[in-house]
Amino acid sequence: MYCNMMVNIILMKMRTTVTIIALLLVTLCVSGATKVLPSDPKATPEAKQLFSRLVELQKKGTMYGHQDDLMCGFTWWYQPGRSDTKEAVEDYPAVAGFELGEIERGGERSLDSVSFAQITEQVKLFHQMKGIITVSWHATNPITSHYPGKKEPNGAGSAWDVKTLSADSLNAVKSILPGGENHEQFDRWLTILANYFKTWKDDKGNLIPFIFRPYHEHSGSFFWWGDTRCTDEEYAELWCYTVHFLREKGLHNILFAYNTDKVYSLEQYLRGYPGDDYIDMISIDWYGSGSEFNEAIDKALQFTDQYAKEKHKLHALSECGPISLDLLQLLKKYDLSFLLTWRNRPLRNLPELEKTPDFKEKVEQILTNMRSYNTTKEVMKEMFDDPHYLFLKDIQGL
Ligand code: BMA
Repeated sequence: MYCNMMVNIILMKMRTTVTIIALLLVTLCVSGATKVLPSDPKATPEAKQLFSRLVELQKKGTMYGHQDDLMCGFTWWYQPGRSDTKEAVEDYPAVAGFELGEIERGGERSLDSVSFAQITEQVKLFHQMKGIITVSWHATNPITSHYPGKKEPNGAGSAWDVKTLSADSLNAVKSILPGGENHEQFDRWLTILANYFKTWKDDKGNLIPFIFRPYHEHSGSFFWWGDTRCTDEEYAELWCYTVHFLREKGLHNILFAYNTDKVYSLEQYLRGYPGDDYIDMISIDWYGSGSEFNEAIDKALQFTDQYAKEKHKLHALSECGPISLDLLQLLKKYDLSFLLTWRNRPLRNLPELEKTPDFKEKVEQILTNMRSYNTTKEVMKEMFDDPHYLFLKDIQGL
């Protein structure tokens, strides 16, 4: 009798223990399945935090991003603290874009004449202010930049110098991959890039986490890494090589954004996609306005949004403009981390203009035309007043 009782008690205890273990296992599995992490298995705590912060922010709304916002404006060059966005709506963008084209050449300034040392200053400050940092890289053409006297910003030898290139003849991507004639040079480029990224540290000495979007707009053929300039396999290999290289240099603080220009199907979007282990953000760039544009981008965002959700990736419209009120409404249908408009390039003849008495009116006149590429102050204000669109102050506490 006593033995039976003991056996029953032991059995009951065992059942309870088994149930507890089972419950624990289920909980672990469920939390493991829903815990969304960056693609890098060795991601730093800061990169993991940025990734989960972006996941949360994406549920709340879409952040406004602006290229070079902290580096220059239509009428000024680097004045720390200054921002055209802030002057239009009294807040900074939530996302600040920086461009590193030509860093690979070892100089002090980018193809846009922006100082890399000053970019570092702003990256550190903006990170401290809890803003999001995104980086693009219009790298020089690894073949034609060798030709003597051939280097001009945006022209010969630049990222856009593609006239002579094609996948099956002069192929710049193939030339920098392992076995290619420019491979060693490419390793040097990536080393310079990695060393620069390593200088982006916070007050505690931790590497600042950021989004990196190299080899962008791949569906177009206007950059040396573009669609018809290399094969899909070579493009994917370029990506994998770059990601491995940076990770091996100890940079586990980077979230990588895959990016195309306009696309009309998911299949087209994924041509050259390196794989989910390399990518954290699914993004497209698409400039335009009007009903045809709205319709086309709407279709594209449907499949990019769905793909991002299926793969637990972030999703962004990483370049667009001009922003119309229609577009602002349309974008609300999608979970988009951010939209970004391109830089307010300082007027070329600024020093001369500044000397003329009707400087302000002249500038206003020029800007009216230029803003069609970016966004008018009025639309900026609409976006700012719309709770769906997030600026810096909206995300600082999150
Ligand atoms: C382009 C233009 C260029 C610039 C490049 C990289 O779209 O704004 O003038 O050099 O971006 O920032």
